[in-house]
Amino acid sequence: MTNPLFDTLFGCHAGRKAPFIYLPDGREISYDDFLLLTARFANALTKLGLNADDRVAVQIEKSPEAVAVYAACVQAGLVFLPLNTAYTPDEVSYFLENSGARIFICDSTHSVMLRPVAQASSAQLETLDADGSGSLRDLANTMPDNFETVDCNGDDLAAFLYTSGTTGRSKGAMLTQDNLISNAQTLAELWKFSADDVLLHALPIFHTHGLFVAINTTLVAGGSMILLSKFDLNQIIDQLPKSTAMMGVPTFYTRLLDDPRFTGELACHMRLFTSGSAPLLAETHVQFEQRTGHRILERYGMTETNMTTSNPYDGERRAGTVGPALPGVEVKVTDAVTGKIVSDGEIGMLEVRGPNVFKGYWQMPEKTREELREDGFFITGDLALIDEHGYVQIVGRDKDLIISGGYNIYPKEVELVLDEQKGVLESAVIGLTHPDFGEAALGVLVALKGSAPDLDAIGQNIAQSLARFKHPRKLVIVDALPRNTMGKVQKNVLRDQFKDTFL
Ligand code: MLC
Ligand code: AMP
Repeated sequence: MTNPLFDTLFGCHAGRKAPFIYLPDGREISYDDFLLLTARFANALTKLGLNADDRVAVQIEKSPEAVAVYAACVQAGLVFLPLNTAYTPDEVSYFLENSGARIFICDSTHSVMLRPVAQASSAQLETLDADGSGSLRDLANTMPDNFETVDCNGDDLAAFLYTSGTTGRSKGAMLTQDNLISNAQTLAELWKFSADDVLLHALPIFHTHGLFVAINTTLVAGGSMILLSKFDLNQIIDQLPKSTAMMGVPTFYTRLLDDPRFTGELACHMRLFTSGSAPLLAETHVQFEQRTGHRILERYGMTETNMTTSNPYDGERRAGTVGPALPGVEVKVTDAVTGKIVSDGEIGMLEVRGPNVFKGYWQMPEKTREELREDGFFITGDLALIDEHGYVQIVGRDKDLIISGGYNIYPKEVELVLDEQKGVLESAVIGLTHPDFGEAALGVLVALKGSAPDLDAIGQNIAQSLARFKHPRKLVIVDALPRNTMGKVQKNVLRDQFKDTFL
């Protein structure tokens, strides 16, 4: 027996002295050292009483040790459950309870606040800080640096990634070892990643993009990464000359283009820039090419499906499209009502099938049935068309979702919190064009009769329940929400009315 994901990503590098992680302060971590640390963490997690399939929830800053905890979970057959570091204790509480995580690892600066949250859901709390220290590290330091890799099947769960739902309740997307292996191998081959690559890694590692697309692809190729704690323009400008590839959300590219230090010369030795998680404006694509000579390679994916389509490495990278389906992945565009395939070039619902598609939502069989068809096609909620060359164009969303700087904001979740606020009768949250984040949220409130809601107080209050990135950038009050004859709020009317708010 083996552990296919561990063997494919990590085990194959045992003993390699080549660098895996570079840090901006000049430190280097070899594959060999990384794997010894991984084994110590795997031993520590096992020592804490965890068994195969137990969930390990982490809300920790990006660091080599955080990556090693991910690797340790894979080695020990545990299910890795990363959480956005911006989530509030209220939000974390839901994830711990819903997932039944046995252990919760957080930054020690938040441990006082989060300990009761962990206790309430019977998760043991351990700490791991950005500098790699903490209670989990202390325990790991007492452990051997070899670990007998736990046997797994490709169909076993490797990770839970929570994705918000249109009802306001987050769903745990269950990703198997095979989901991750197939996507990493396909992307590494398609994007020509090799052991010579140095990926400039500035994405967060609690989402598919930074965790799986960036790290797994690098690992499959045996390349290295410059691990930045976050996207910081000065650091990017400093590190670009040492890199060969960068993966980003569109905000990375618009911010780079706004900086005169970002020149063609700075990017001249780069091999690849990719973009995803949100639509890249054709205008950004064109400006980027004019400035650097590089055509950004745009791809498309989702938490539930990993990556689904990609513009080609060698062929035409077409602005405004996300390219054809990845090898081994099927896409089709269907009529949202009948489920039948629409004619070529017509807009409909994008559906995806392949080894990349997740297993279902944790303990939500009905939600799973609604979105994952029996024949294996996953209904993405994205509206798309496929042109005669097989290139997919994402033209909109059937789901009520705002994507702000690559983070998803589900209006319903925010509306539920706004509706609770003093003096508020009801609310609607809409996404509007924003020059930096692509889209940003506007909260439209209707006051209770005779009340005058205090917008500043509301802004502060919602911080209790919602991560900062979900907060509406602005709140406005209207007399009434526009509704159609069925009583449904017409968000398109509101979007039109407030379209220039952030411009
Ligand atoms: C930060 N803020 C955001 C925000 N990011 N608000 C809305 N949307 C965002 N994306 C808040 C901060 O808390 C801060 O609040 C204020 O906005 C300004 O912060 P900033 O310093 O300008 O932001 P920064 O830290 O630089 O972050 C911006 C960013 C970051 C774009 C670099 O959001 C980011 O790394 N995004 C990537 C997200 C990602 O990886 N998505 C992949 C999902 S996977 P205040 O209090 O100061 O006002 C997926 C599948 C797929 O979608 O296909 O890939
Ligand atoms: P998430 O649930 O965080 O994984 O976000 C997935 C969503 O991001 C998809 O359903 C799309 O709406 C969006 N998305 C990802 N990549 C792209 C892209 N290249 N262009 C447009 N939308 C994208």
